Amino acid sequence: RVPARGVSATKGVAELIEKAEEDGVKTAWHRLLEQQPQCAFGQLGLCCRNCNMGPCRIDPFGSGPTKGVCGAGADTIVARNLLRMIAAGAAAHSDHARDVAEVFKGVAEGRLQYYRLTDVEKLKSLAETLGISTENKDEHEIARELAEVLEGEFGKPGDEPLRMLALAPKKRIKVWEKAGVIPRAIDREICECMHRTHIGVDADPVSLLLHGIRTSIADGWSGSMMATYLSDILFGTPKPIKAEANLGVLKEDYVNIIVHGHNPILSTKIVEVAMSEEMQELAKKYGAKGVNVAGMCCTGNEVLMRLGVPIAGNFLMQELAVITGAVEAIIVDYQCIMPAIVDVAQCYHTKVITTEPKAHIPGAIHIEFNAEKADEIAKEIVRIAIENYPNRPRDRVHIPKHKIEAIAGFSVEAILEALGGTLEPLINALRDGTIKGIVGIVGCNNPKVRHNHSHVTIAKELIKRDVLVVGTGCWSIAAAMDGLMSPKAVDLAGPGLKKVCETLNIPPCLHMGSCVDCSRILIALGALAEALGVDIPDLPAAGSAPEWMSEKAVSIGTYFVASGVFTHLGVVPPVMGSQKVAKILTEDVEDIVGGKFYVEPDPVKAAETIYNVIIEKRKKLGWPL
Ligand code: WCC
Ligand code: FE2
Repeated sequence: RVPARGVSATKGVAELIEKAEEDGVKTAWHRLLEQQPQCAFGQLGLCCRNCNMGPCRIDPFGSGPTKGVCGAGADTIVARNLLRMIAAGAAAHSDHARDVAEVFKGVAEGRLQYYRLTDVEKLKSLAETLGISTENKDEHEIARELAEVLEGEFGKPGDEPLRMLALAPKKRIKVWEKAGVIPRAIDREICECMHRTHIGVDADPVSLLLHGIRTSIADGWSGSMMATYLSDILFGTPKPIKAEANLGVLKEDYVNIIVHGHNPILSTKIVEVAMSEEMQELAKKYGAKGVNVAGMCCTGNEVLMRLGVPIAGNFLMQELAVITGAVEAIIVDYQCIMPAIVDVAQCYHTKVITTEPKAHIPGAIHIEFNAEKADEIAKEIVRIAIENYPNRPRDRVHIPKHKIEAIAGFSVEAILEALGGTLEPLINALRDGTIKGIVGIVGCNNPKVRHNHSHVTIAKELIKRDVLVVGTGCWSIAAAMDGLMSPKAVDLAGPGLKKVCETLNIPPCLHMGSCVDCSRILIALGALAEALGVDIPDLPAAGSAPEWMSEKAVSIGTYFVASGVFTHLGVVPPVMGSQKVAKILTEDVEDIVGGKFYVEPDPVKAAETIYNVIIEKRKKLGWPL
């Protein structure tokens, strides 16, 4: 049994873990228990399976082997393993970007009737930044030219830098040039990670890690950035919007559909179709009052930010949503979808519907999504959910009562608008110390640590010290469920931050979007640095991934560091098997790119250290403390 009351800081979670046990269902927490003790070599990053002379492992205590069969030692193995994590994370973000870019191209060419160019202003501004003239051209013509340039980002030949780096501050580019880490093409850098880590190629931890930095820059400043920009152009740039968060958004007498995964191309359509007259009426025929769509993880963030769709929970709550017994269908695209939801769903009536050619789960219904027939396919999927409503096991339904209001939708554009169109008021508040600094908190859940506890603790510790907190991904869902994104949360903020939030009518924790939208944080930091005439590492700013677990989070953390940000990790990464690698990541890398990692599992201590770093940066700028 899992000690349900202790595993989460979020209301409603414990009661559903208890329900799971009564229903004989296992969750990630149960499976984590079954995995104990977890492999210590793996935890330290000391095992290598990159060739079939192995698997090899290095004895961390030095009494066993210090080299693998090929002669790779701890430093090489740990660095290689980390590089592969970065490669996988960058691949996930960037392949998501590629999918959005394909739809964008289809729209530009007039091939896709169900999607359109929504934010034309953003389209034009991106085109111009990338050197595409927009004069006397209609929006589709601009979009076609832009699509061509963006397509090139993935695999353009030659050694020219990525075109999207035009969005990065000039000072950063100089730093990256000096370090030799300017990325050339996204796929190429990811491919080179795999090449370098193949048996008998790169054995130098420094050179391996520098390539990790290069790959992560390709993710943050091009792949993820592209996913954000193109999603905004297609679906609209988010503006502040009210919604509700937590499992209580599921409705007893409605058909409940959960959209889970990452890509807005599908989830936006599901929401549109489900809300149509036709589907609401159909639901009534099946005895429900209507259809209710709720989000999970980042595709949930995408429809929350743009459409105000309620969000049911973050990563560790996907199984719990099914365990309520009240979900007719969970519709998934890719990333962060536990195959376990199929096992859990078998104990209830929930249909798991996979939609992506690259993400099948045995036991799920697979309905392949296709942008050309988006509306038809979305209808087919929503219909399956509605028809499943009569099968709901009414005697085993339990929806926790908890839900809370949150304001989401703080794109950089929305923040600027709240500031009255210029960064000036924010810069003044930072400069005079009304706000001490800005911290971006991002990343996953991890059952190794108390669910959402570090997420909300760090945020609270920082806002009470007058630090503005922004963030994305599962952090933002945790913060929303804890009430930190409601206007009332200003009462938890220090006096300076409170004043600023009240004047601007914003909460002290700002939801900036999904995980690919960490790119919005980069844009915000870049703009602040340029406005002040400094570089990002000079800013009183920091990053944190308190409960991270995914390879995507490793890539994000690395591009934060590469962008000059002091970056906290609340779960220890698998690098401790090499003192050298650990030292490079937490010390030496700062001299190269201006940012570094800092590892601290205790959220209160972490917040203190982050605050102290901010104060140090303020001192260097000569700003009042
Ligand atoms: Ni992004 Fe982490 Fe959530 Fe998945 S959705 S669990 S990578 S933060
Ligand atoms: Fe995500």
